[in-house]
Amino acid sequence: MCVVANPKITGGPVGGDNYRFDVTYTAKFDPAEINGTFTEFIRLRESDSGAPFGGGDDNLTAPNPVTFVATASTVGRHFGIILPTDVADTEIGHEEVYAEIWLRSSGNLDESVGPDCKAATASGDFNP
Ligand SMILES: [Ca+2]
Ligand SMILES: [Ca+2]
Repeated sequence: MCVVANPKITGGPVGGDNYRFDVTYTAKFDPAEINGTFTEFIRLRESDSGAPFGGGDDNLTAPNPVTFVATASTVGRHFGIILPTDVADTEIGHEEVYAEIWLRSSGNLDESVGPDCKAATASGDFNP
């Protein structure tokens, strides 16, 4: 089974009215998975754990997934996301943005089965 290893998120302002997030990780594959096609889903969320009024974390965006081929046992992946600053700015003060990453094999056609592997980054400290 694949592994989403070492997921990280960085980011900063771009172009005045936009904010860029960069999600990186290492995808690790079993020998039987090499040369297989995987669909990569990324979702950005803003953590509200510990916030005064609680509630669930905000979904910032879930861009269209992309596909890639597992060309080796480890594949470095990068996914860049640009959001309008007012979308990234969800609350007073800094945002605690994290990314969720799912990988699904093209051979995984059973809709009742989840992703082949997944992980989330730690929350970064951003100030859109
Ligand atoms: Ca928050
Ligand atoms: Ca803010």
